[in-house]
Amino acid sequence: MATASGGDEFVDKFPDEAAIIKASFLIAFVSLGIGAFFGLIQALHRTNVFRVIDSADYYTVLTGHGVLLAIVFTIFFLCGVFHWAVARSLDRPAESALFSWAWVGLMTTGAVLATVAILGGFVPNLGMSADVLFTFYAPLQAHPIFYIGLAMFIVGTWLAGADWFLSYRAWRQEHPDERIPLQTFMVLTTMIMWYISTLGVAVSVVFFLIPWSLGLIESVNPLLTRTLFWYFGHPIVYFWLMPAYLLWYTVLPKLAGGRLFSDPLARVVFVLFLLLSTPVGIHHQYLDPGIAEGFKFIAMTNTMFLLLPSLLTAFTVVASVEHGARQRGGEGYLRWLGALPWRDPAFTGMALAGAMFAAGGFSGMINAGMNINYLIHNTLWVPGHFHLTVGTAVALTMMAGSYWLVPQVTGRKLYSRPIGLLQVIMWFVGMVFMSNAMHRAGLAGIPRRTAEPQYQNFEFLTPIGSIFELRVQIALGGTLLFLSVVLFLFNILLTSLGEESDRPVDSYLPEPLSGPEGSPRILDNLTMWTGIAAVLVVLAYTLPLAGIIQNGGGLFGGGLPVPATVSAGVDLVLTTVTSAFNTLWGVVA
Ligand code: HEM
Ligand SMILES: [Cu+2]
Repeated sequence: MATASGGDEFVDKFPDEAAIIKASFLIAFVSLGIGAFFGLIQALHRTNVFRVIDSADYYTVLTGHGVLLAIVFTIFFLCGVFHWAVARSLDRPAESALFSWAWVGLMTTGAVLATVAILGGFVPNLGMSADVLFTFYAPLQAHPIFYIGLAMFIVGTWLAGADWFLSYRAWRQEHPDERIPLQTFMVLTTMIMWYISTLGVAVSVVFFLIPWSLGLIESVNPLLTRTLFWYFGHPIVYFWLMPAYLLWYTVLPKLAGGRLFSDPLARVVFVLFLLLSTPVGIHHQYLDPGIAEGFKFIAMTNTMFLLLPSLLTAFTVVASVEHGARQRGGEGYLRWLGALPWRDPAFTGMALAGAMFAAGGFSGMINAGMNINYLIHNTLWVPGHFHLTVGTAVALTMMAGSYWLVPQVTGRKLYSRPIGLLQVIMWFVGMVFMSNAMHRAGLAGIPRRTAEPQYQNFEFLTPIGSIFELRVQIALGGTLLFLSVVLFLFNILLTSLGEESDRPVDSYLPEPLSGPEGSPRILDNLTMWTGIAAVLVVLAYTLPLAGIIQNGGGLFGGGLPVPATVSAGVDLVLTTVTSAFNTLWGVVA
C-alpha cells in the first residue's frame, strides 16, 4: 500500500479529490440527518408514544427514511470512500476533476428530484407524491419525477465507477506488472458487481416504471418489477457492505495498532462477493406466488454459500485486530481485548459495528431459510435485522470512519474525541434496545410498515416480557439513535469549522502481514471474474424470468396484450433454454 507520512497529507496531495470527497460526504450527512429524524418520528409513532404526523402520512415518512438512509446516505458516503481509496492506493489523482464533478452533480440532481417527489406527499394539493417505499416496485406508483431522479442517481454511480476504472487503466499503463493495490482491487470488484446488478433496476425503471407513471403504458407485470427490483435489491446489500469491509480490512487493523493479516484472503473474499451476490435475489420473494418453489430453493442454497466470505472476513479482521492488540502488549486468550485503543471513537465505532454485524448475520440466516422465513416474513423482525446490518454494521462504520477520514480531507483535527466516543456507544446501546425489541415483536407477529400495528379485538402475545415493554424499548432505542446522529453531525460540523492543522490525523497505513506476492495472479483477472459472475446470473435468472413473463400476463401485465412478436420471442427463449437445460441435466445426471 502507498503511504502518506508527515506533511504529506491527503488534502495537500490530492486537493481536487478531497473536494469531491467532501461534497459526497456533505450530501451523505444531510441525508443522514433528515433520515434519522424520520426514523425518530416512526419509532415514536408506531409505538404510540408520541405522534406528530397523521397516520395517513406514515408512508411518506417511511419512504423518506428508507430512500434517504439506505440509498442516498450510504451510496454518497461510499462514493467518497471509494474516491479516497482509489486516489491513495494508486497514488494518483483522478484523470479529470471535471468528470468527477459530473457524477457528483448527476447523483445530487437525481437524489434531490427523488426527495422532492417524496416530500411532495406532505402537500396534498401539489399532486406529487412517491409513497412507494424504498423498494419502489409496482403496484405502488410514484410521480415520474421520483423514478427519473432514481435513474439519474444510478447513472451517476455508473459514471463514478467509470472514473475509478479510468484511474486504474492509467495506472496500469505505467505499472504493467504490479499487483492491483488492495484498496483499488476492492473498489473495482465491488463496482463490477454493481454494474451487473443495477442492470435489473435500470430495466425496471426505464422500460416499465417511468412509462407507466407517465401514462404511456397502461399496466405493468408487478411480479416482474418485483423480481427485477430484488435482482438488484440483494446485491445492493453488498454495495453497502463492501465499503465497510474496505475500512475493516485496510483501516481497522491500523487503528488497532497492527496490520492486515492476509491480503490474498481479502481478495478472495471480494471475488466471492462479486460472484455470489447477484444470483440470490429471489430469497426476498419466498412468499411471492408465481415463482416456482424450485427456484426459491436454488436461491436459498446460493444464499447459504455467501456465509463463506462473511466468515472469512470475521476471521481475517479479528485476527488482524488481535495482532494489533498483541503489538500493543496485549496477552492471554482474551485479555488482549483490553489492550485495544477503546478511547479512539474510530476504532471503537468500527469494532462495535462489526460485533453487531455478527448478530445481524444470525438473524439473517433465519430470513434466508425458506421455511422458517414464513414465521417472520413482513414482521418487525425484518427491520430489526437490517438495522443491525445496514443500519449499524454499515452506518456506524461510516460514522466511525468519518472520524478518521474527515480530518484527512479537510486538513482539520477532529473536534472532540470524547463526544465521538459517546456517540458511537450511544448508537450501539440505542440499537441494542430498538433492534432486539423489533426482533421479539416480529416473533410475536407484529407487522412492519404500518403506522397502526394494533388490530381490533386482538392481543399480540409474547412468550416473555410484554408488548408494552417492547414498545417502550423501540421508542427509547429510536430516541437514543436519533440523539447519536445529532452528536455526530455536531462533531463533524465543528471539525470542518476548526483551524487547519499540519498533521490532522495519523493517516499512514502499514503493509499487510502477508502480502499479495505469493498469491495466484489469477485473483487479479477481473475480466474472468466478470465473465463467471455473468454466467451465474444467467443461470439463476433466465428460467424464473421467462416463467414470470409467461405466467404473469406478459411483459406489461394483464392490462395490455403482449405484442405477438414479443411473446413469440419469449416462447423461443424459454423452449431453447429449457431444452438446453434438460440436455445439460441429462449429461450431468
Ligand atoms: C435514528 C436512527 C433510526 C431510527 C430511529 C430508525 C427507525 C426505524 C423504524 C421504527 C422503522 C420501521 C418502520 C415500520 O416498519 O413501520 C425503520 C425502517 C427502516 N429503516 Fe430505520 N431507523 C434508524 C436508522 C436507520 C439507518 C441508519 C438505516 C440505513 C442506513 C435505516 C434503514 C431503514 C430502512 C431501509 C427501513 C425500512 C423502510 C421500509 O419498510 O420501507 N434506518 N427504521
Ligand atoms: Cu438479500
